[in-house]
Amino acid sequence: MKKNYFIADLHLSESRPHLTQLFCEVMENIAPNGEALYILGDLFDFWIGDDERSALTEKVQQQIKQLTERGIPCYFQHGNRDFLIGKKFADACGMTLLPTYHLIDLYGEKVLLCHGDTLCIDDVAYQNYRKKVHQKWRQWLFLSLPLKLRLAIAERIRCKSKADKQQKSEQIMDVNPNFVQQIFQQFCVTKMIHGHTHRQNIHHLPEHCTRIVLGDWRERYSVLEVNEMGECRFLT
Ligand code: LP5
Ligand code: MN
Repeated sequence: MKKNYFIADLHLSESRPHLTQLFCEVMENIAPNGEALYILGDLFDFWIGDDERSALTEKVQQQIKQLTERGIPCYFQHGNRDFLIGKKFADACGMTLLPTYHLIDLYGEKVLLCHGDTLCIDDVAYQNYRKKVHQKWRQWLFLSLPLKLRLAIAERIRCKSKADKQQKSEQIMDVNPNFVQQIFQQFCVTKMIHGHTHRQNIHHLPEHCTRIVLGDWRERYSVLEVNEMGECRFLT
């Protein structure tokens, strides 16, 4: 049976090697059974430029390249932690970068893909921050700084984000249901798949809409499989 795989929010980092292990397991034993792999953001815990190389980035690159060289395409959407992944790294992996919102034809059904952070419009502090760090001139400036300085800035942002999150309610950090409905209408779809909130679920909504939320990776991986019959299941 033909199938596609979807993952997000792995948050791979040198400090959590078991996640890299799980990633290798999925790339070697699950992804090759599919027709395509979609990574919907936050593959890495943070990304400060394609020029920062490490054993981790080499491993991930090698795993994705191995898949794409077998003729299985890999698509990547930026998350809020790795939005600076650029064409250089994508090309080295043989993966295709997708825009913030992307429509796919999934066995005859139009499905909208996104990381999910843009759906959390009640988190005003985050949305203001997002607008700023997505400005091309800021990114260009940031990427022209020495690696050490970029790392220090990323650490500052991570710290501030961690502190801010403690003051935010769960509801504020979730998607805004009215905005989600608006997005369904705007893209003329009834199904979307996203990550970011880490609240793995399949929500059956009014107007026959379905919102599938990918799970994050902790002690186990979380992979969504959609087969050619349109059936969805989480592999964990
Ligand atoms: O990822 P998660 O779920 O933990 O939290 C997100 C939001 N936080 C973020 C920040 C990332 O976690 C860390 C990003 C690493 C940066 C990499 C490179 C930076 C490049 C800059 C290029 C110009 O996305 C969090 C949401 C949460 O999701 C739920 O949706 O709430 O948002 C915040 O917490 C944002 C804060 O509210 C506002 C942060 C302002 C930061 C200002 C930094 C000042 C220091 C600058 C030093 C020069
Ligand atoms: Mn995220």
